[in-house]
Amino acid sequence: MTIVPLSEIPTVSLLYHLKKLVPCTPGPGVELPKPNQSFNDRIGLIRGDITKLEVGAIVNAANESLLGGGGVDGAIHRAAGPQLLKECRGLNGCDTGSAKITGAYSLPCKKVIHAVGPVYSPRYKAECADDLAGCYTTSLQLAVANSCKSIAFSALSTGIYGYPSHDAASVAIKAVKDFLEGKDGDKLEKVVFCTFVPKDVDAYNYWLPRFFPSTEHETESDWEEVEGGESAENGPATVEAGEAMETEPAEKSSKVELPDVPTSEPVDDGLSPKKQKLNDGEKL
Ligand code: AR6
Repeated sequence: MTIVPLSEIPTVSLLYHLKKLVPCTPGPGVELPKPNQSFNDRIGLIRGDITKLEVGAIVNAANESLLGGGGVDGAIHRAAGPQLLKECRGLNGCDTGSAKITGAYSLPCKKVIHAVGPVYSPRYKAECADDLAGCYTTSLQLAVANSCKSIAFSALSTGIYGYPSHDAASVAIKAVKDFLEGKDGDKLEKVVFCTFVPKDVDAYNYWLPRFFPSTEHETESDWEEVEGGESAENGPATVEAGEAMETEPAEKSSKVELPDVPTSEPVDDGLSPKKQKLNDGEKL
């Protein structure tokens, strides 16, 4: 995967338009918030290696020591180079539920925000959700305080720390939406969710349409036609978000036959999404 410029990270608006993200249909028991075009134009979704994203800040899933580890933390430290660890040593660690910011060194982004998500425990579900939301909110505040106009989140806590992907995605998306609705919300031009493994791809495909509904007017029958057709297959390579189409958590899924999960990493074939609200260059 080569470096992905900010402008090539697909937005939720674009994904709806390309039919890569399936809108949620309101019905009995399913109430949707009011669609908001500005939010849909500023929320990004991409599957791939977060170390390749040319954004203002990327958010690392760190631990309280802030001295590196496995998973995305290891990948970020490897790609940034040893200077990152040197700076982290001076930070004196970080509490769970919070985050600290550093330079990005050899990474294509400008800053790295190191967030410490909770180690998931089903016994302490509410506390875990508070801590996870705290990571997202603090990271967004740090991005704004450091003049970053864009930020990309890894799926904090959903790897080694064991947070169930669907629960984590809904907490993450709600925290981001709350921030966008707050006083500093308009200071961020793009907030990206960067997924890596199929379970998180599925979780974001499920929850994003429930927090950020489509402003386009489609009907269920449009979807039935498109699902078997070509347009669902031929999007840009970076538009991996909708590859699984509509999926639901296992316990909620009754009617939908789930598609095969993707088995390969995303590849860059040089195609770019056609319709974007661009945030480029110095605006990172
Ligand atoms: N780009 C984007 N996402 C990635 C990448 C990548 N290169 N690599 C993994 N992921 P994890 P945690 C996804 O385990 O659960 C470390 O040792 C991965 O698929 O990295 O918060 C720290 O030092 C998953 O969806 O973080 C801590 O000790 C997500 O990143 C501990 O792990 C987070 O998985 C933190 O555990």
